[in-house]
Amino acid sequence: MSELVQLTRDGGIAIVTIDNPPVNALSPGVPEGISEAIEQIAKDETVKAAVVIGGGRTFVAGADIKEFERLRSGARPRGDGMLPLLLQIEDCSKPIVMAIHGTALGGGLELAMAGHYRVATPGTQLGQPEVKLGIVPGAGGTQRLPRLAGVAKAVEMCAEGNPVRADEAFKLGIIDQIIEGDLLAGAVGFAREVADSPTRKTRERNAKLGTPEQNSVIFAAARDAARKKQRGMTAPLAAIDAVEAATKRPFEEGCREERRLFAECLNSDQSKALIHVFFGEREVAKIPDIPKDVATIPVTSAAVVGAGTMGGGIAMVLANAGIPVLLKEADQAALDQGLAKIRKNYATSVERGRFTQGFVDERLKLIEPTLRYDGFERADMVVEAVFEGMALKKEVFSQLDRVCKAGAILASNTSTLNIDEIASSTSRPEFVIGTHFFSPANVMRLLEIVRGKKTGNEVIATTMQLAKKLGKIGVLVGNCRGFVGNRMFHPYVRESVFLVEEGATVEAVDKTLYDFGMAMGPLAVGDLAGLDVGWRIRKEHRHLEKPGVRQPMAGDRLCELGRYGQKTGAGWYKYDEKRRAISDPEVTQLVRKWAAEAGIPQRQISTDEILDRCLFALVNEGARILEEGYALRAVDIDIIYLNGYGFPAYRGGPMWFADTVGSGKVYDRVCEFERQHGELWRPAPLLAQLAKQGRRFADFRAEHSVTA
Ligand code: 3H9
Repeated sequence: MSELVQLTRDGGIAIVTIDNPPVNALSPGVPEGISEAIEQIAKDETVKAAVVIGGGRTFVAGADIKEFERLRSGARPRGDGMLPLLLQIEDCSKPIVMAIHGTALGGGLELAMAGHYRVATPGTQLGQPEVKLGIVPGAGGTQRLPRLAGVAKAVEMCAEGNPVRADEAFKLGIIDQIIEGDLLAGAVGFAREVADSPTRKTRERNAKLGTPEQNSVIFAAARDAARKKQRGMTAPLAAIDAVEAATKRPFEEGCREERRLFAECLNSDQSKALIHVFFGEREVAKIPDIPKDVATIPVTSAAVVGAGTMGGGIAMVLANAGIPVLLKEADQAALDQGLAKIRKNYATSVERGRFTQGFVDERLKLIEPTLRYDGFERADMVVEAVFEGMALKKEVFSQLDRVCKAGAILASNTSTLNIDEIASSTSRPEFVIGTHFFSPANVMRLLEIVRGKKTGNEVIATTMQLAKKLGKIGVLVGNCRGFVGNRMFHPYVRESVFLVEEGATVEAVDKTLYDFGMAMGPLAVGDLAGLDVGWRIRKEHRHLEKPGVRQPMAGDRLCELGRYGQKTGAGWYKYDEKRRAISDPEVTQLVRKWAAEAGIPQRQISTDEILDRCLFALVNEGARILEEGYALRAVDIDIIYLNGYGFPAYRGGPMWFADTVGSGKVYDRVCEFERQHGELWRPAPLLAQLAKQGRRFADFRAEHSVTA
């Protein structure tokens, strides 16, 4: 038998243990091992029933995702694949009890559903998350799940990909018993009880498959929801088709249809991109020059300076993770305002069912408002979130240097400022780091972690680890202007404004990028964030602009008219009292007038040009960042854009998207734009190099790290 699967005995009960750490994925050898064990169990007359269990921290977390690349290249699954194994289990004449803990996901749940019974520990999660990888279940999940859980729940689980917990799974009929205490002992006991019962095959349990009338309503609603909530994604619709097949066709035919849809999805660009994202989210946690076992600093208490929108949100994030936090403001009115905002945000979370009132009350108790630095000496980590100005930040850091204990991490939530200069105001730059949260901090998943020249390895490792604890995805970046995300966003927005100045409408630019999959168009984002923010920065840095190089002007002109965006009721759009955007013909007229004054010729602009100008501006800057070493890998940039800037996950991020288009094509287009628009479009040397060599960003590693 394969080393990955062990067969042991407890009296008349056989125990099959799947042992493929870390998550017992169904890698080559595992299905074969289970099959062999079932064969022996079937033959052995002394065995009355069997238990299948996962060794280590979990049951089976699904197919081995690394294997998908091989399948895409046309290779047959090693062994016979999963479907015959699941039939073999279901057809076994002795009851097979699946004993589940941790997670039973994807192929793991499919395996479990082929058993005759399922028992699970209370914290177990069960789900068909395949759509999150751009595929559909491929081993009968869409056919067996509706037979156990009913059509409505099965379609929701397969199309949305979210797991259910054991208690819900029990109510739904996916599992038969919850085992408190030792799982194996409980499962063996359960197996003894059912040993003499006739086996029941999930594939033959048709009672929950509903009527055509009921089902048509369910499928129509599911398709509607998928088009809205998973806009642009193909797998959720395919998953719904597959579950629908379960309700209309015999089991075997349903499985064939599922298999067809699985293969179609697996070969799509979307699944390639989403699998890149799956591994990317894990890869960004790996920092090549920091050993895995570097000591970290325990963070059991924290402090935040500044109770504005960002500071308040950061305090909530820390409290949500159970970390007590001091929240300091300069005056009582600002502190009260900050706390009121925190309470309001929590109340909204309770209203939306995200948190219970009890949870919120506990979290609020962890946030201690203060006007002084008293108590800061206890904090293991302080996050500064005051107004974005160097002088003020330096003043705060020199104060923190005086009051904080040795070994405390001093983090700045700056989004643009030089972290080394901030660190220079302390006597301990090795403990200073940038933590760039995204607004609203309690919602957005991204945390850009900025490594200063002197930031210590343990400080970086602790902050990366803390990001995970806070439910964030931490990405380490170097200390350059705007860091990675905002540095790239700048040329992206610049091009969107140029396009409007050259004759495109505001709506056309935004719609093109929205249809591409962005959460919002760039101009609508400007209105949301406030056009005045960039305007003020540009005014401050005007002296740095190179004479003769075109600068976007229409956004600034709107600001001069008091149109700052949503907060003033008008920006690129007008806004009603519910902040809904309304097209404003006045903006078009104004921009046409300003363009005429500036001598910018007007023309028809295609959606292709809008897309290429905006997206390749992003990519070209990303390439520079990569070659300069401010991001460790292209995937780090991708993860930043997916989690902080609304880039569609099914396109894999800007650099992955560029690889999908091809570096040669991107380079040619950038050169064309350079000929038309001048030096702002000078191709990044790395882009030129990859294009010449026919290589991908995904394979590039910077020679020097982000500390460069
Ligand atoms: C499927 O099943 C299709 C079917 O319908 C059958 C078709 C025939 N494969 O996340 P972690 C690695 S599709 C390969 O840090 P956690 C992961 O990369 C699959 N590798 O741990 C990481 O490696 P490294 C459906 C996998 O405790 C390490 O394991 N299933 C797989 O935070 C630890 O992972 C899913 O989509 C895999 N399936 O979370 C579930 N899973 O250390 C995907 C993990 O080198 N997995 N790895 O970076 C998860 O959601 C989480 O890993 C899980 C544990 C919740 C299980």
